[in-house]
Amino acid sequence: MLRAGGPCPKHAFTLVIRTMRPVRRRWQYGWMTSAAVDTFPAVALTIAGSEATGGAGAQADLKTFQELGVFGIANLTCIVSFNPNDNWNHRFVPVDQQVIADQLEATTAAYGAASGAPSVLDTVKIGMLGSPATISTVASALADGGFTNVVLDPVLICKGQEPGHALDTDQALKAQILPLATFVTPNHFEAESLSGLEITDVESLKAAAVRIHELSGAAVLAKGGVRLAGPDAVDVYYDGDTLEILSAPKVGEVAVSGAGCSLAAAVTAELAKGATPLEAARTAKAFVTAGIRNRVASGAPFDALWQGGPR
Ligand code: PXL
Repeated sequence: MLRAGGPCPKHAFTLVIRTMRPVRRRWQYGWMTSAAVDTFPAVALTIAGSEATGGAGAQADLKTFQELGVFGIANLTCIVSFNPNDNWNHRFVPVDQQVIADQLEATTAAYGAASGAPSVLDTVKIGMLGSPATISTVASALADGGFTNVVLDPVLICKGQEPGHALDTDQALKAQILPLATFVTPNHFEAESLSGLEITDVESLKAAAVRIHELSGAAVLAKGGVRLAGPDAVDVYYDGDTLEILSAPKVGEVAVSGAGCSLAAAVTAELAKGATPLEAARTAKAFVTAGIRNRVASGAPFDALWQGGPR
């Protein structure tokens, strides 16, 4: 794989050119050798919930993958439908465990290390899992899956979920998925929950990022976002060696739907293309900032990030 370009002045995107090679392709009626030279995009999987209005969840992940030039695959864990008659709380329906396992089996057979696919799937993003049972199913698949990059967006609380159930889910996520992660993207609330520290300013956000790295061994991108006072949305990156503050002027003071999902998905896409974790974090921050600037309004009381924002 050849890497070309560097941060482009407008979007700080990295362009990846894959080494081109002729391949044999299996068409509907048998094998044929392609005379032309084919190229293949990097592939990435999101294991996440569907959010029906398209702002968050697997929909946001797939749009982000596509914008960043990665072939996206989604395996659904649950279906979330906001309830406009109940303060837009989440209505949450889990996908049957066997159906989750079937999706993972199909994806691995098509793109996993033993599949023979020209672009091997070695990068996965974990979004909303939603139940201890789903966490066990996904943890087994991750343990067997040979993934190099496991990006965890540790979605802990689902608005409208029953609190006792949410607590079980949070504990299972910390025990079974966090140790498998290579990159974690907690928001303010999740960073407090994972680190056990109160986060009131950039210094305490740094301390939380360091603590979460110590607990998980993963690179951490802890998001202050609009939760910390000041003119800038500040995130902290820490990987055990490098601590970097990523900062951009705030666009309003209200969180935008899909910002967390899109940030983690952008990290995932960049890692799938071969970026380092720090490069991936920088590109993801620029991608989300542009997406928030160009956010999409609707009849819901919150806007959604526009993945086409950087264009
Ligand atoms: O943004 C967190 C999130 C992730 N995944 C799904 C969601 C949400 C928030 O609404 O619905 C499926």
